[in-house]
Amino acid sequence: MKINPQTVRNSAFKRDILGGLTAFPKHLPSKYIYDKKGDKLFQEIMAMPEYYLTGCEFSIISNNTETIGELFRDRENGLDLIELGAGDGKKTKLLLKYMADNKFNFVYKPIDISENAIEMLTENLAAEMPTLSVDAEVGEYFEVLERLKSFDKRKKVIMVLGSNIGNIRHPNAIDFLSKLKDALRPEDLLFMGFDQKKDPQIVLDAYNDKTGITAAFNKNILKRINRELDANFDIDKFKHWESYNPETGTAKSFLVAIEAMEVLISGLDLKIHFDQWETIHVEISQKYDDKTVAWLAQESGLEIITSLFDDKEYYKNYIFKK
Ligand code: AVJ
Repeated sequence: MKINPQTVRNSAFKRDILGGLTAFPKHLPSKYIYDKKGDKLFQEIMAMPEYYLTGCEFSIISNNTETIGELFRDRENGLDLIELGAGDGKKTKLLLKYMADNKFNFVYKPIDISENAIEMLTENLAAEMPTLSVDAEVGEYFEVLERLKSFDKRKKVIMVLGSNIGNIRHPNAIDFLSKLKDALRPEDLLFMGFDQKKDPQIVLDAYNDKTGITAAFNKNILKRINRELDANFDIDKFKHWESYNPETGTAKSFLVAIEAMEVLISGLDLKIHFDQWETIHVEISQKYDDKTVAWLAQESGLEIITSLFDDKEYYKNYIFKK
């Protein structure tokens, strides 16, 4: 029997929503924010002045394109450049252009959970860099990790930008990094972005913009449940709330019920009660420092080759090897 991947994804979605909303305290996985509307809102987030992450990483890559590119280069056999969570590829294009202009022999393999993001990226690259070899894929990090081992004919470089690793807690990050390490051979590299600890107000503002874009982004998960699981969440009865703990470096976002209510999720045959001020934890965005990244690397069997950062040291990109 052939299993339709869409069906598998739907049932994982159902299972995760059911599990999260019947747990105490309630939580939902932030990966489900990213449907078509969620992707669009995230594009808007990246363009907000408060959301410094994108600009910092862009400046790091544009100021160090040659250094990074030359670390990636393999003159003999070329390389496979695999990007997990590729998104719109805006920062990656700096490297792709350098590599193309300098006659690198390489294939770019962007992977993203959002079908829509992958479609847009593929079309954009075909138009902007028609000679580039692109082999795009829709999938989740852990799902694609297994398949990475099939890229074993030549050097591979795995990239995870945007501090995407910050969406998982340290134990899962160690698990993720260990699996990446298992997929690496001694000549391979891992290039990863980690948002850094800084003035707590700056972190808080990045996830709590006054225009309400981040609020709409987080609430999009409820809209998606309404649409895909035939539910009746009243979006206006939830308030976006951001917290940042400067000690642990963990930014957390919540949706808070402003009054008691019942929500019917027909697609799950489920009725959920909310007390007034009950929360749904939606996302964590972990902030790091050198010590924490060194610890994560050590726990995962990775070695840090070097790190690159912006003027204010708000953000760092680390290059790891096995
Ligand atoms: C794309 C997951 C890294 O956590 O900073 C932005 C997502 N959430 N604003 C982050 C996000 C709210 C973002 N990541």
